[in-house]
Amino acid sequence: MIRPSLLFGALLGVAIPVLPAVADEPDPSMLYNHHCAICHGVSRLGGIGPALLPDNLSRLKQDEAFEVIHDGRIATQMPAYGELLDEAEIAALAEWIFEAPEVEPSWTEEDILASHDVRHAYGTLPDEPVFEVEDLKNLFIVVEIGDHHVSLLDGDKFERITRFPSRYALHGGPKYTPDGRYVYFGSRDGWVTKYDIYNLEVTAEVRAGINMRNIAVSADGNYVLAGNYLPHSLVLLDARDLDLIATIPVEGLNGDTSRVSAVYTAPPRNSFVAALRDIPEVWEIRWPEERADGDETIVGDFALHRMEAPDYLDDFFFDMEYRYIVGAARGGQGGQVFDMDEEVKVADLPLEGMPHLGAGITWELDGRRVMAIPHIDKGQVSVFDMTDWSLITHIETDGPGFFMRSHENSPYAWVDVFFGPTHDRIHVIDKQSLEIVETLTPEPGKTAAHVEFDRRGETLLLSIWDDDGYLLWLDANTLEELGRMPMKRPSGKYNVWNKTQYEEGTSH
Ligand code: DHE
Repeated sequence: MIRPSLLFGALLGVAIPVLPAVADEPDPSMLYNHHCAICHGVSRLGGIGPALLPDNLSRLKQDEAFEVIHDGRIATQMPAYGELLDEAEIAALAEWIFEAPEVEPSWTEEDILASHDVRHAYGTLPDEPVFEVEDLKNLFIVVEIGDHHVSLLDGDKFERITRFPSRYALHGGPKYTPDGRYVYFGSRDGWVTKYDIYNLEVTAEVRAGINMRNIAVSADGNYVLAGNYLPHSLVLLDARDLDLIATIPVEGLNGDTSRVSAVYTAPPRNSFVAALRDIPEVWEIRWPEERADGDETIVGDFALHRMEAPDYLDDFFFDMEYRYIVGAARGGQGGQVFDMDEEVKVADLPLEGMPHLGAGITWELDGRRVMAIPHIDKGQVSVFDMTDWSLITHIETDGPGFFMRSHENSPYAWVDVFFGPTHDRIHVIDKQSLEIVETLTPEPGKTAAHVEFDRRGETLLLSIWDDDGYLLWLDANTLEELGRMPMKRPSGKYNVWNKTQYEEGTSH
């Protein structure tokens, strides 16, 4: 049975036609146009609500989609359709949104420009913070993916300064300007949001793509680069108000186009580096070293340099000097080290699982620099000597892990057990003996994951990754719990100092 939708029509003041009362089989595309398109877009590209395309929904299971349509989403504008549609109609919709659309959606420069919204032009808000804290460089941004919000915390008192709604499904680390005043967020739906921490305001937004991976901010704070899966493009923005500078189609030397796995900033090289999923190349884009201040003119041409790689390189770890990239070999067996100065592969790494290189960290051990990498399909942390890329050891863990963290001032490295029956555990590794010295289970049955230290490495934050979750803070040396704050599936946490200083124990 199909019934008319009254809810959104009334809500948004839009006239919605009354549909014929009877249909044998639910027609999901008709249901979609009638009930969903007004918020999720006529072509499923998103609007007030997120895009409903298979790739954009990779974080959602079909039965969860049924629940969301039936019950709505708390703290969002998604209403419950359980009263309005019957179960067969909801099931048909929940299945249909996971099917590829007949016409591949497109996102052009005109679409990017049309989406651009500047709420407070650069330079128009006061320069003094509207709140008082001891240390502006010791603030934390915490992303809560349970209800798509972000919290700003005082990293000395562990108090929440504010909590504000984010775009749907933020992914990748938010990126700060070098002075720590502004932070940029990227959503899987392609939105780039600029937030003024001092004024607690979103200042500008733009939608760079339909399915975006992440964003990077140049080390001089002047430019933002977004990497997309759909369309196959890089989008370069002026960091001041997110004005579009250029869209760069990603087409390889062999003529194939490629999804962008991720974009990174390489400060010593004055460049962005892009990891590409479908072509064996690494792209480097140098940003201009000078910009005429207060002027719209960009000096320089953002020269694109293509490096041919011996294999696909699509999950990166950089050395501290940003000369070497460690990438996973396709198929998840083994790794490789690529020298960006010489543009050659210099080593193969015996990585047996599926290494999560983006989560790797580094520290000094007996005068040598080492890197440690968790695996997402194997209970193991692999430790390599970065002077000759030899394997030092594989540390056995209780299960596959996702994130690793440490701090220059901490004797410990932390790795979670993200997958499997013991996902509520988190290991503490002694950085000198390379032994697990403690395994904590802060909340039995709930995933404990993703650690971030305060700027001094004395206290750390840990997520209890659950819709009824917590943020815990612990003494980084005694491992004693110091407090907890309820949060909705807190995921990543980002300390201003650690991020802007490219601290060795955190991801960049
Ligand atoms: Fe992430 C960072 C890739 C799934 C949460 N993730 C990153 C980065 C990459 C990446 C390349 C580094 C970019 C950056 O920080 O700017 N992630 C991938 C994948 O390929 C993968 C496995 C599959 C996918 O669907 O994209 C994946 N990631 C996830 C999740 O399922 C997680 C756990 C939950 C979520 O939000 O989707 C997740 N990824 C994160 C987080 C970071 C991240 C919290 C930032 C970590 C940091 O400390 O900097």
